[in-house]
Amino acid sequence: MKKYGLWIAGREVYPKGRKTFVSLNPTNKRAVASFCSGSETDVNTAVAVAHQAQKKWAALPAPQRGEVLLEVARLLRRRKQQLGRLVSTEMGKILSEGLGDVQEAIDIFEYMAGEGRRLFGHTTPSELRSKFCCTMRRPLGVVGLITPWNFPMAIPAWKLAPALVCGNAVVLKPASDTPLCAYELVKTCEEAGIPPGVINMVTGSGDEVGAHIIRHEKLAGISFTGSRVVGEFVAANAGLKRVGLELGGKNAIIIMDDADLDLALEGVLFGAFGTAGQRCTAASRVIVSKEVKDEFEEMLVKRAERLRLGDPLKESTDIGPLINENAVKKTHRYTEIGKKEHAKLVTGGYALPEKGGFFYKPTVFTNVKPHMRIAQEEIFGPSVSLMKVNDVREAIRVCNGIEYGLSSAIYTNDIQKAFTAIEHIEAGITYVNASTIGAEVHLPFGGIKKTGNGTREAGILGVEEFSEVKTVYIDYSGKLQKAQIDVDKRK
Ligand code: UN1
Repeated sequence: MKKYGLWIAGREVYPKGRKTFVSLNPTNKRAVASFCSGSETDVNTAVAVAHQAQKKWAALPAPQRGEVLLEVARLLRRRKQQLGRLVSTEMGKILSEGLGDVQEAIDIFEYMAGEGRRLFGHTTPSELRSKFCCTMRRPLGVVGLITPWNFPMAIPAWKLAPALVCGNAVVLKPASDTPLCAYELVKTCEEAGIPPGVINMVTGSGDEVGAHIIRHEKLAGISFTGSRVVGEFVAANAGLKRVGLELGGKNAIIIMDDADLDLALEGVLFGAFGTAGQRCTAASRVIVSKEVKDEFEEMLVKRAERLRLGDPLKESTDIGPLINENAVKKTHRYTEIGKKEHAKLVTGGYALPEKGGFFYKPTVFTNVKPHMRIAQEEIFGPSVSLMKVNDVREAIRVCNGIEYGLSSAIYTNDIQKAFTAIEHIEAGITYVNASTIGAEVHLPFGGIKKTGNGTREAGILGVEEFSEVKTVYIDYSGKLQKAQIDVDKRK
């Protein structure tokens, strides 16, 4: 098994005395690679190195930084097959999704490369004569990126690409379940021409490495995607840094009586069981009109039972394993909770240890009431709750009756219902006649309520998280002009 160190100043380092940890292939529990458990000292070293490198990187004109990003995209594209297989091996999502993960990384680097020639500010008239006003973007400095395992290439890329094009340097702490994916991404960035020291990667535990990054005095920003509990820790401990939080979801698909049920079925299967339900955008609730509830339930159960669990690298597999033992336990805990709450378990509800990996049978609960814990809390596994409603108003009320607000969807052919949903659903993203997953990188991604702190990633807003706005006034009148005070002289 290959042993990997930390990545600091463009080199792999193995500080003395550090423990190691192993990332597992969740399909067969075999070790994929061994990594170094970094310490607070290592974070300090990485931050200091990043500060050195950041100045030179920021001095490079933004279009040139963009060119390097474009080269990252090219290299990733060339390696897509190999990297996609790595994602499936280390994370467990099926190969088509592993390749999609890499594609999302390619897309964001390509998109943010173009930002190098935009990074727009505003110009606006002055209230005084012979005075010019505009805004421009400046880098934050050195930022800490803390990323999850469910999109082990795409999410680090979502953060790296805008951070880099804005002229920041970074200290990245990837999830300990998928460090090799992050390592390969960082290596690819450097091969493409990101200078040594601009990206530093410190692997290790959240308690030690993560917490130190979050509290570090010399970091100007933290971008975190992960659980709500850790997100709250970031909010409480990051101090005055710029903080971007992308936390959980409890996303619903609404199905109205006029919907194309076959289409809705495909959307629910993909939303609830794609990536084995391990997306923050996963559809974990299905809110169905009473007229079609029984019919839809039958359709869903039939198909859910036929989904093939197995090796994510095999073309015939529909669903891979969960990420680890804890994920299986958590999903199963919610199955028990659902039963205790008297929701009706119609299929699934058990782990499959005999398959050798962390597999969990696709699970459907029906007759779920909106207040039940299985309909309120994020499970992050292949478990979906069906609820019956009378009309679109009630559907939206149920959809909104949760603490999260990330993604949402409605299946209907009635334009009034569609627009009512768009207007009233409390979520950062609403899909019409499509599932809750499938965000594209040139649109802003993020949620409201307890999904985060309002940050949007990707798209034109993606650079907000990683840049400061400077306001500039240029007075070419040759005399002292006083805003507000000289107001009467203007006439
Ligand atoms: C996440 O689950 O953390 O729309 C991100 C989607 C993906 C991104 C999901 N493009 O599901």
